Amino acid sequence: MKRIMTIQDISCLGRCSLTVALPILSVMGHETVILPTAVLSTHTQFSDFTFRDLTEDLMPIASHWKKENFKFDAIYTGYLGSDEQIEIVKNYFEMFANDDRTLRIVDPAMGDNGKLYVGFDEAFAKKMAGLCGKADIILPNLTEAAFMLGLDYQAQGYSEEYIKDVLRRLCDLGAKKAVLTGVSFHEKELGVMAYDAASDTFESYFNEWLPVSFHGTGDCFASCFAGAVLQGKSVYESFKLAADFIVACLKCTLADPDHHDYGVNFEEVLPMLAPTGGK
Ligand code: PXL
Repeated sequence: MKRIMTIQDISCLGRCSLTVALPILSVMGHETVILPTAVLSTHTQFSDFTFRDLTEDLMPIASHWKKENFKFDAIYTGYLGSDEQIEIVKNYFEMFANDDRTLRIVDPAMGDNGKLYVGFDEAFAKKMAGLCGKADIILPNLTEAAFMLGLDYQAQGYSEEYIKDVLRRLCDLGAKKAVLTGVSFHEKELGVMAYDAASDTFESYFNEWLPVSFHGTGDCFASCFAGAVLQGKSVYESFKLAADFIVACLKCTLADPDHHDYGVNFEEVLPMLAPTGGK
């Protein structure tokens, strides 16, 4: 069994960050070690929320784990609340992922639809770019990529060459592979394009474009992707599975007459991710 450490907040209600990462990684068959960076009443897309910062606990936890000599097959990071937390994650990479065994996956979860989430600014995005530079695989959406690279956000109407240029620049930050989500070259399609700097190759996968948007889909995508890579799937197979998982989540959410818009009904789709196929 693989052991993955995931570093992100607990938004108690909101179907994002650790409340989706833990069940997704567990159902995919991995021992999942969580490092909660903060506890919020909800995610920050609500007009109000509580925020208990756990920054001061993070290094003591690292020291304990180091003393116990725990090893990890992957470290996957999501939403981080401050510059200081980004620096602490760099320490975690140094302490627990300074060999070839441990895969570093960074989802720079900090914005969507051309805007950064509440509490973040361009300086934070630049710090996140620094963390991405230390990763094996990064998973930005187009908004996060634009902020990290200092580019104007282009919602649509861009060419394949533009996206390839963005992907090359993302890997120029230092990441070995970049998987860019929310890419669309045709009105009816939405998908993923990825770049592997070592082989200088691009891969892409598209699904039907559903005219809806729910929070938390980026976290579901990243968790499923990380789980699939850890199962030994290729990067392409992993982002294909994650994209199909998100489409299935969106369809289930829309089919639920009582659905909420703060997150997706991923629970109904979890069995599709089990190594046994839910049997
Ligand atoms: O889904 C990303 C996310 C995670 N954690 C918190 C958030 C958000 C998005 O807004 O606010 C606390």
